[in-house]
Amino acid sequence: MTADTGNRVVVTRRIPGSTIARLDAAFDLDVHDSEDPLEHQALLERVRGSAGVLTMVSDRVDGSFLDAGGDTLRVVSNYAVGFDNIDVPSATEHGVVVTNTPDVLSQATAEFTLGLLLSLVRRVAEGDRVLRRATPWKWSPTWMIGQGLFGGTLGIVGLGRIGREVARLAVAFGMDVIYANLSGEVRDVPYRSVTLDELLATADVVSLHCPLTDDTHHLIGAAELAAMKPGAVLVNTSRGAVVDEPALAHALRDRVIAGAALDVFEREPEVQPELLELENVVLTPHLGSGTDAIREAMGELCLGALSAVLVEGRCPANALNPEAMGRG
Ligand code: 8YV
Repeated sequence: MTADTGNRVVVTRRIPGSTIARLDAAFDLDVHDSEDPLEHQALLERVRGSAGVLTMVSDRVDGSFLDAGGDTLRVVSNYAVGFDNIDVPSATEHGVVVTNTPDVLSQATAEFTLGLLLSLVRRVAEGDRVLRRATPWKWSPTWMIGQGLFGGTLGIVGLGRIGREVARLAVAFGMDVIYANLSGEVRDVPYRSVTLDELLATADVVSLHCPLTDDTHHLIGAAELAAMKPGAVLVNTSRGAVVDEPALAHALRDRVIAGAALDVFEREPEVQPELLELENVVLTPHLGSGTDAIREAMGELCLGALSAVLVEGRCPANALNPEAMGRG
């Protein structure tokens, strides 16, 4: 790769691994070296006059961002597979290529999904709380009985890359897998495609792996929770806003469903306060893809995308809007 120090690249947050050093060797780099996101207005100031921006899911890449980037901005590389924070059609109109980080985090997120699920159904987090609170306990045949996964039915909503990995792992746990895919049946998979209604009525575990779009916003609300089996549980490692959180908190409190395991929330970092009071829910702070190796791989994809557009003048394979290439 040839260095092109005329190209200013903004990184909107501190990121781990070797990515920053490698970006620094290739670009005129401007890192917001902080654990905290930039306020939107500060973000706009920062991107003014930049050629590329490495963004986080917490950065809103909308018309105002793209206008601030102006004529110089050519690529936005999102450090995430999800890109609901980005107005891709508007980026295309502005001639800005948008990329994400597909594939590299599918296994990690799937592993985490199974971990979260096991933690819920085998009451791992709850048991940990019992000990930390110094609650008196003794083992007995009736003590903290949970549910197993073996022989149960997993209903996957959104059989994309992560959904398929979750399915593969669930099969290893002896589960039967069904799926509802909003964009239609998936070819060449050994799982049964069903409607969302059938999935909700059948599954012991409903696991969400769809992107957040206008169609999936609050896809799981009071009616859908009521349609689930009373003993069933919900897992969400996709995006918080796919679930109506107040409706979920009510359903958990009233035992409409047996439990929930959530890694994502509609208004992160806020969590619906009622959820914090409930024992039948496991909550984690957006950890799905968080391993050293995966962060490195995500950084590598972002670096590759920025270099492809800004140094090599070609469209990266992970471009979400290849048609934007050369339009700016
Ligand atoms: C990322 C995610 O860790 O990739 C995504 O879409 O939600 C997470 O797994 C996070 O967005 C990092 O930016």
